[in-house]
Amino acid sequence: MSLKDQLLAKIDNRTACIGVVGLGYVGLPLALEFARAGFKVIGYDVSDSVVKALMSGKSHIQDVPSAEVARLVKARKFEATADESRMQEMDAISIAVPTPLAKTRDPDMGYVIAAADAIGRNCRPGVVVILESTTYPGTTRELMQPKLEAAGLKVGEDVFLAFSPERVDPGNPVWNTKNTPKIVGGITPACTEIASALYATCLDTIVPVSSPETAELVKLLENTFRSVNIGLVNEMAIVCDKLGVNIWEVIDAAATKPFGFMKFTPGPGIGGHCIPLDPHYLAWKMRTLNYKTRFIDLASEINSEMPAVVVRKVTEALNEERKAVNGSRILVLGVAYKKDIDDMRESPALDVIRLLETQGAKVHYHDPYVPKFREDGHEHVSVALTDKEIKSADAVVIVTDHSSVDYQRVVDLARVVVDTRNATAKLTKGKGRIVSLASAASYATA
Ligand code: SAJ
Repeated sequence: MSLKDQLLAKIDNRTACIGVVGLGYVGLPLALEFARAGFKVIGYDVSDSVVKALMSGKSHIQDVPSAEVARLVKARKFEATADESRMQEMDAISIAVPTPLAKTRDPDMGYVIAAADAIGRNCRPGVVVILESTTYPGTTRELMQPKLEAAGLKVGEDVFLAFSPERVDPGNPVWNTKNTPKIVGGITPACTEIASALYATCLDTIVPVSSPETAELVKLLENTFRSVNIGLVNEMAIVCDKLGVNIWEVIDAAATKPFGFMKFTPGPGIGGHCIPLDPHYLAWKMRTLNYKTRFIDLASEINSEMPAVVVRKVTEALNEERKAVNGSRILVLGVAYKKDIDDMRESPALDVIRLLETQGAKVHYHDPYVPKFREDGHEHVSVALTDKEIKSADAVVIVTDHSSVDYQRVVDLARVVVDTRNATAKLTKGKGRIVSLASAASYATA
């Protein structure tokens, strides 16, 4: 029986040992899906503290209950390790490690290279390796394949290699690892077949594509699509500001079109670990081919400009009160990168706060999901949203519109509210003024 058929048989009868490298918001849910499908799963992570916590039945990932980790550890279906030699037991290895951008906006492939090297040191014939980390097109073929073949393993015959983009949206109550369609693109048809068979054991829908480059580009198209469309509505907000039209009313009315339109909303900029970063992987790759990806760069330029647009609105609002930003007391409401989560990564609130403080404002923040954070070497602590805190602010700026905040109370008590998320649209007029991201008075959405 060929190595391919042996591996397919082990996948089919669940005797394959599944490895997941990187136990974060992508790797841990995936590892547990395989364990629930009946496989023995070994999760590898370089962090001893992550490994220790998981082995004691504690989850560090918001969408993964600790009870589930404890159950699968106890059932000996899942174990976590920081010992790379355990990779020698694995018949399948999914890699879900970070792919951040360096300060120069160039890809930082350090984690992927470290994982690939560890696998190269411990891999044996008959194994399938799947890269899930978002990366530039060509990574699987140009970086991963040589690492495996340097170990004397022929991809497509001795080992099998594919790319399958992660599509995890942390906190999403509807879409999760199991029910989100899974794209799979292998170096060879056998690679695609094996990787597809593996994921089909635990995920609802598998979408095979013809190459890893196709799969790599699917992910980049998905997230570049968002970045560009967010950039478009952010520019439309600037346009509406200059025309004195309410951008939110324009978008809500456009969204009544039952076809050919998809609603995006303007805001203070874009945050998170995906949308601000992923498109730059494609831009970087195209630069190496002497092509400038204009949409990606333009969207990034406009989205990155939004914190300054917000600070300009604050400056104008204070100016109306004959106040300078310098010396004013500003209360920022919501600092997480989007509503109802606690993640601060790349949050535009950090830029808004930094710009205001640079102009001499005394900035406090309140965020029910973020009790404190460190930035620029010092610690910021969330203040209680007391009447006094709201009243004493020269301006309150809604940067992230968490659902749990009582915006009517804010509007009732604040002197000035700068609303960058249309969180005040349905409220009755309060004591102070409301300044929308696009100058016209806010309008009550239907
Ligand atoms: N944002 C806007 N206007 C919008 C949408 C988003 O300003 O219309 C801002 C958000 O406030 C945030 C940033 O953009 O700061 C990113 O928001 P996001 O909704 O794209 O959320 P993310 O970063 O959590 O993106 C993830 C992505 N999932 C994966 O990469 C697997 C993305 O593909 C999902 O479409 C997105 O979640 C989602 O739909 O929630």
